[in-house]
Amino acid sequence: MAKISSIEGRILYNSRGSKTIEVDVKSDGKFLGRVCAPSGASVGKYEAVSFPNGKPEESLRVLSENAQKFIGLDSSDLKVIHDTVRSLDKTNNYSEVGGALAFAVTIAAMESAAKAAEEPLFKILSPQSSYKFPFPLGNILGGGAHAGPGTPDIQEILVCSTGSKTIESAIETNLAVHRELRSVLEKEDPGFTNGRGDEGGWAPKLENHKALEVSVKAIENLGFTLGKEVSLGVDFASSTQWNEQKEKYVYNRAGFENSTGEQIDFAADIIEKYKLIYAEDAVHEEAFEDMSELTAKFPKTLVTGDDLTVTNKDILQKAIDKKSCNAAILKVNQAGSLFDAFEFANLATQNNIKLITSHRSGESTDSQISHIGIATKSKMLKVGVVGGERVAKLNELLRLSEHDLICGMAEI
Ligand code: 2PG
Ligand code: MG
Repeated sequence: MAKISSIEGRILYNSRGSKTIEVDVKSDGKFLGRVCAPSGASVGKYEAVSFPNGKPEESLRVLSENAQKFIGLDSSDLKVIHDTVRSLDKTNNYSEVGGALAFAVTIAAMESAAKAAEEPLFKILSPQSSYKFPFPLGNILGGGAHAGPGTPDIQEILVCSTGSKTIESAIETNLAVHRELRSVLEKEDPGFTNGRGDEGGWAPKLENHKALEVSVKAIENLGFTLGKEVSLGVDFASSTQWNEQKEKYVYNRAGFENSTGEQIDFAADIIEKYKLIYAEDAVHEEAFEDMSELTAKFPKTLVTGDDLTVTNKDILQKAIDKKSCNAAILKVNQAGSLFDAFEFANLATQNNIKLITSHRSGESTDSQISHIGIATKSKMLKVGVVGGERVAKLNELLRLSEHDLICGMAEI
């Protein structure tokens, strides 16, 4: 059993240039687990607070004042590490220590334990006799909270190479579609600057449907049939459009408003027309009943909760009871600790809710989430297509393809 011998943190920057924290957990004086916390731009109302009063320095202060409490703990005992973080913060949203601290400490401890055991992280997280690769799901065109004026209101158009038999082919195909889309956009708009949003998806001045049409064109130009070898997904991130006072979805950029009924039709039309394999947050984060309508209507699409379920097991239970989704995003930092996220993952799996392990728009170059996606039997891994902080996760999958225990792709 490896014991934690030191724990310390520092302030670093994420891919958006915002301050974040990194935590080093060392076991037996030499096995280093190092994790830098990500952060979101389209943040769910009920997700863990990243930092107390928005200040990473506060999280660091709490860590250094309490470091002694972690010394001597078994670094592979996730529950004990989680309980120790919890002893510092009894709030339900980690507002006193920060979800980023809970995230970094718990994952870094497990990474340190994996190194001590000379095993890959995914195996330490969940010992199984064999594993599958989740399908990479990547942002090819972005708007909403991830890109500026003129871009689509919907946040993300995603690609997934569902026909690929290997992880190498799945990654390569996503990259090819992203590349081809650039050519399509340059033809469409000679003034296109090749600008990209926070997650590496192109950020052209196009309205929602046009953005989807050019994405289809890129797929077809490469000789693929939409919905067959290669499919599209959309993160509507609809809470961004939802205006509580008006009780309407306000599409500022395209210039229209949707009532709740119209929003369901708007989303359903997009799911049908573009044969979406994946539809995330098609209605706002508290519209559980409206999500149920879409889930019932589209059993073959992953009708997914992100802001809806915020990696919170109590909220997921509500979504299960109301049949609001058939898939859910797993973002560890929405939950706080890795232990919390695994509780969520277990509940999802027991209830046949498919998991999609996901990055945040403000990321680090770490790649532990690739292991978390494999360990939780996620069907997809939503980590982008290009950009150093996105490719880091994909490259880790490629390294892991050398591992005998991982055989083939997940069944969606
Ligand atoms: C989302 C994410 C990641 P953010 O909404 O799904 O794509 O964005 O991290 O900004 O919440
Ligand atoms: Mg989302």
